[in-house]
Formats: sequence, C-alpha cells, structure tokens
Amino acid sequence: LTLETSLRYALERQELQLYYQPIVGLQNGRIVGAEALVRWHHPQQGMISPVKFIPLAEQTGLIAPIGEWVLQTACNQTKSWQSEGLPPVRVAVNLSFRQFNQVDLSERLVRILAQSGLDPSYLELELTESILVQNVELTIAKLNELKSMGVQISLDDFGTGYSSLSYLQQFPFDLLKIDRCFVQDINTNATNAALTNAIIQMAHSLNLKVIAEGVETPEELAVLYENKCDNIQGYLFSRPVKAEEFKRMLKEGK
Ligand code: G
Ligand code: G
Ligand code: MN
Ligand code: NA
Repeated sequence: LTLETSLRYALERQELQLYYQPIVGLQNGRIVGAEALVRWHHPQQGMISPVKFIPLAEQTGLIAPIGEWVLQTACNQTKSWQSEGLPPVRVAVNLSFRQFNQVDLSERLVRILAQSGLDPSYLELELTESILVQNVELTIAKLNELKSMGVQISLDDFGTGYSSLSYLQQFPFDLLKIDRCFVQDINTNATNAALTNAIIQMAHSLNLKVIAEGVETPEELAVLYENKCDNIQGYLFSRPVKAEEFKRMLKEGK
C-alpha cells in the first residue's frame, strides 16, 4: 500500500491519536492550555510524524476529514475535562493553509463547537504566516469571521516567515507564538535574546499575548520571565503527552 492509501484508511481504522503539550502561565507556573498535536500509528511503519503526513493530507484533500477529526476530538476532550471538574484550560489546534481556506470552515467550527458544548473562548486556532501572503482584505475578513464566533486566534511559528510585527498589526490575532529557533539558547545567544525580547515588547504594545515555544532549560525560562513573556511551552515543562497523562497533570495542578 502507498502511504496515501494507508492514510485514507487511517481515520476509520482509528490509527490517529491526539497528544497534548501543556502551555504554562509564566507568572504562576500553572497549566493554562494545551496544544493538540496529531500522531499517526501506522500499522507497519510505526509512528509517522505529522511533518510527513500533514503535507500529504493537504495534497490529497484528506486534510478535510483529518482536520475535522482533530477539531472534534480536541473540543470533545477539553469539554469532558471541564465537565469532570478539572481546572478549565484552552486547547490550541493547528490549522493548515488549506484548512484555513476551506469555504465551509466557519460552519464546520460552529457545528463542532455546538456538538461538543465547549465554550468557544477555550478554543484557540493556530495559523502560520503562510496565510498572510494571500489577499490581505480577504484574510482579515476570514479572521474576523472566526473571531466573531468567540474563538481565539494565534500566529504560530512567528519569525520563520516574512512578516514584520508592524505588518501584523492589521490582522486581528490574539496571541503570538515565538518560534523555537529564536527561543533556543536565549541565555547565551545575544542575537536570539535581543530578537525574542523585541518581539515580546512589540507584541505587548499591539495587545497580543506571547507564547514562547521550545523552552528547554531553566536558564531560557529565566530570561523569558525577566522579559514578561506570558506563556511558555516546551520540553522543560513537558513533551506532548497522551490525553490520560495530560489529565493527570491537570489534576495534580502541576
Ligand atoms: O509535535 P510534532 O513534531 O509532531 O509536530 C510537527 C508539526 O506538525 C508541527 O508543525 C505541527 O504544527 C504540525 N501538526 C501537528 N498536529 C497537527 C494538526 O492536527 N494539524 C495540522 N495542520 N498540523 C499539525
Ligand atoms: O509547528 P508547531 O509549532 O505547531 O509545532 C510544534 C512542534 O514543536 C512539535 O513538533 C512539538 O513536538 C515540538 N516541540 C515542542 N516543544 C519542544 C521543545 O522544547 N523542543 C523541541 N526541540 N521541540 C519541541
Ligand atoms: Mn503549533
Ligand atoms: Na510553532
């Protein structure tokens, strides 16, 4: 079987699974959210990275059912944790370029949110800079349509594309995620430190909350704390984990 054929069957064979990586408030060290990250357990090839199969899903159109399953699963899971009395946290879902451009994205989202019962303010949609190179007015209108549903929108992998913060100003984002290549070694790499700090200050002046990705050491954390970064995500706190494990972390108030 080709990878494409296997991917066609992955959903019905229940080979996809969502992992959750905690997002932590920097001031109090509490979990404030999770990024949902899809995993594919291929029956023969074992774990296949989304870096490999998401682009394939986009090329083949399979991103529609897969993306729908991801959104449904993330919303249902998050609502169910809340119903069990765990501290309410938001869930961040990655949307690919093609998903963002689906004509029926809003209707899908409205339906999924209603079915899950999740308050829309707990859903965060992660978009990358790739969406910003399209028609600006159209993209802003789409973002506003999504925002009018009450969901939050973040700009993922910030710094890896071509957009400056002043360009960003016109788009209605709520959060900005600094790509981990800028966060790496900020305690020893002066260039990265300067860039990261400038991004945080400017983002705050534009009323955006900032999430630093890929935080791996206490030393990096200390620099981010000094510079009033809002949230952190990275192996220092936790790798992406299975739902049961994330639930345990929430329960323990880690
Ligand atoms: O955690 P990991 O190495 O698996 O993530 C690799 C990449 O796959 C990241 O860029 C992440 O944004 C992307 N990714 C993970 N899950 C999803 C998903 O559900 N949808 C989309 N579009 N991308 C995802
Ligand atoms: O592209 P996106 O930011 O959505 O994907 C997040 C990716 O970063 C995932 O592949 C996730 O597993 C990975 N990741 C999360 N935390 C860390 C970290 O601390 N170090 C490294 N190297 N990768 C991380
Ligand atoms: Mn992401
Ligand atoms: Na990212």
